[in-house]
Amino acid sequence: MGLILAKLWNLFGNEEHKICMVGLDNAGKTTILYQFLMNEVVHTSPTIGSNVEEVVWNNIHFIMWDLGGQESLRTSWNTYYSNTEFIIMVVDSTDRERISLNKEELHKMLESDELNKAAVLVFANKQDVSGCMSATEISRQLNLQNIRKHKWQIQSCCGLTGEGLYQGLEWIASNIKSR
Ligand code: G3D
Repeated sequence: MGLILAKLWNLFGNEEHKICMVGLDNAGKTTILYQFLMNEVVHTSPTIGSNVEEVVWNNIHFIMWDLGGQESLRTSWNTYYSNTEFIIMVVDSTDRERISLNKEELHKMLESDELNKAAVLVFANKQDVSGCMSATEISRQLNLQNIRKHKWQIQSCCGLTGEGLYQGLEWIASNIKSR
């Protein structure tokens, strides 16, 4: 009975999937979260601690945690990991100085046992800024090819206009189905 109810529940699209959105401060996490929520650009201030919001897209409910990216907050990211199905890492494609810090943070978090089953979507954000790093360059800088235990994808995007964001969610949705 429980199983049938669970299947019906899923049929009606009430499954919830936990996503943790991480990235350094100023990467554009909050902007992206609110694009998903409202399809409009909001004026943001640095995330203090975390924001959590429910995003419903194509009948899939995503519980999105936007984790603050300042140095003092990054040490607490691991307290949010349990039951996370997807990590979205937002990278500021204009920030060449801190790209290696992104790489360190990403590979460090993927060592966590709690994220064993999590797939990773990297948003190469701020692609509207001329001279920014391309998704290919960011992929190389983050050493994504070396990630073997997790499915991963990189998606170019612009948080201000929303371009590319839904392609990212489509990749996530296709991975929910193929699990
Ligand atoms: P965070 O939550 O990761 O700390 P925010 O980042 O969402 O607060 O964004 C930091 C700044 O980057 C904001 O600018 C925001 O408008 C800007 N931003 C976010 N996405 C994009 C993008 O795709 N392109 C450009 N050009 N800017 C973006 P302010 O000026 O408010 O600090």
